Amino acid sequence: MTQPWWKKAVVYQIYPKSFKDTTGNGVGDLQGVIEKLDYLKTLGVDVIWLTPIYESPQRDNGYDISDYYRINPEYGTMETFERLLQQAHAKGIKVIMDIVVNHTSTEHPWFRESAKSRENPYRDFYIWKDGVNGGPPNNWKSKFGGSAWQYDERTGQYYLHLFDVTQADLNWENPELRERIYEMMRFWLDKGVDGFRLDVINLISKDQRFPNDTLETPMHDGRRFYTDGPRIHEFLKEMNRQVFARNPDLLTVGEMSSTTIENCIKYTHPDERELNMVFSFHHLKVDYPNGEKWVAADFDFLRLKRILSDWQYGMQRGGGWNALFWCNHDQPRVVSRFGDDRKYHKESAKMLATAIHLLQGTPFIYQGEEIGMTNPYFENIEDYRDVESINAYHLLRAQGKDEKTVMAALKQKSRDNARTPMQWSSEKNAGFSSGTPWIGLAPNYKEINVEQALKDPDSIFYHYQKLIQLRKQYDVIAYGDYEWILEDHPHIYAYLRRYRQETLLVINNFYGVETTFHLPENINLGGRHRILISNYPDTVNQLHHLRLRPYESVAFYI
Ligand code: TEU
Repeated sequence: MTQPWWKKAVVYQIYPKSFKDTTGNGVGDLQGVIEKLDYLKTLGVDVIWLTPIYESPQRDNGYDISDYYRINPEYGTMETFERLLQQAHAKGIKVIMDIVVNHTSTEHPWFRESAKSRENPYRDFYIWKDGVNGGPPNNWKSKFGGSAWQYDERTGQYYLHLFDVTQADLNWENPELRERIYEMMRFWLDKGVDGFRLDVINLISKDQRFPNDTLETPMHDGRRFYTDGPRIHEFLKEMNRQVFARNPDLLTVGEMSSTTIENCIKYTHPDERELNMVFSFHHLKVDYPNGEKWVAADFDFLRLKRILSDWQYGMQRGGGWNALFWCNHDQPRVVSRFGDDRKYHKESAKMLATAIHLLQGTPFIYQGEEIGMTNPYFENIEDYRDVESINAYHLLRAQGKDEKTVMAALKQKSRDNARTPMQWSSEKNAGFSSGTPWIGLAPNYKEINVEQALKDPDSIFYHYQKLIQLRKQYDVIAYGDYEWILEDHPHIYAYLRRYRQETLLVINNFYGVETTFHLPENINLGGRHRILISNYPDTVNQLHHLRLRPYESVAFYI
């Protein structure tokens, strides 16, 4: 069986707004990405994913698109984009686009038309409904707070917005809308892009009864009526036929909100012809007590291991494929979250990298993760830019929570934790911009930056570089089966990977304390073994009993 190329690939996510500013306006741009291609080449990534670069009022930093065919002028022009694509390709780096088709900005011409009258030809491109008893059509909640419905006086109906009020949900029941979306995606393929990351793609099919959610759980916000909805697999198969089938080498990754393993197997099983791989988020909710995001809380390590393992086994058995990640532009920095960003910054950042990269799946690195960027710990609400965080702040304050408690939650959970400028050097604004950055920097950029990382042979950067190289060299990393060991160990996450004659034993201490590893009696690892990668210079090549130091991590090859 020939394996698809993307099983040996590593993807690097770029949030252009915060990557590199070349004009001095404080906002990153595409020319900045071009200038850093050599850096990415040194890291060794195969693919870059650009978060939305289209024309947009930027209420949600580009996830509110007003024109799918134009580049946001702050980022450059179509000509800049074409140059970026051509130069990336010349260096052997593929480029994938972020496709946001669950909703558009309310400034998109389709929506403007649609809002004009009930008879407008674009009316049915969106989801308009009559109110019920003087209120919204149902009790669904927006993921950014408040009702998911907005009343529009002009035509006396409500439109659905699962996210911000300026992000109106598209009506995927309408075949003409679907055709317009596929046409737009083919436009980007014709430009030469190498694939797509599909934003909240499992939310596009809504239960057409639009029922009230009467469940008595914290999740009774309506999500069960549109998550992995009734026609989702049909729509993805159609998209595959209409768009992806043109090029068998594309990389397609779906962002799956609140999904299930069963659905994700279907989304990614090659025979189903939907997508290549999926992001799921259950492992990143282990610090949400009772499902609640906006509270400062420790993470539940045993649950983290359990969820990662469930997804490893589930996808492996079902023939699906995971996208592996700790970080993206919606998540706090992993070294601040599951590591120790002060005392064991280097050790814990490297341990976390090893733990995720050696699982089965395709790893994604989010900009700055490879140098161990941390949360910025913003002190004031004025420091925040993210619409979700600002909404949450006002809602929580209105509910009577005190300022200190709310700010502690934002410090830990806000999406802005990941959106501070990329730390290139110890110079002004971390070398990100000569002007005033659109969002503040993490104060530690003088110590944590790319320039520093490239000079230090022991840096987090070179650890990531090595993990990427190992994936190319060892089939077991890309293709091996997964087997979980030491399920109940309170500090260690350990697993085996097996492929033909090769075995990998990966041991990670998730805590800043010493702890002991014992290989379970029933596991027989005969043969010669050596250390593939570790995060201490003198880890012992001994895989039956091992005393692990704080955050120590090692992978043995047998
Ligand atoms: O995110 C979808 C999503 O549900 C989240 O991860 C969301 O940010 C989180 O639940 C909030 O707590 C995608 C994009 O990645 C995100 O940046 C956009 O804001 C969102 O879709 C809407 O397009």
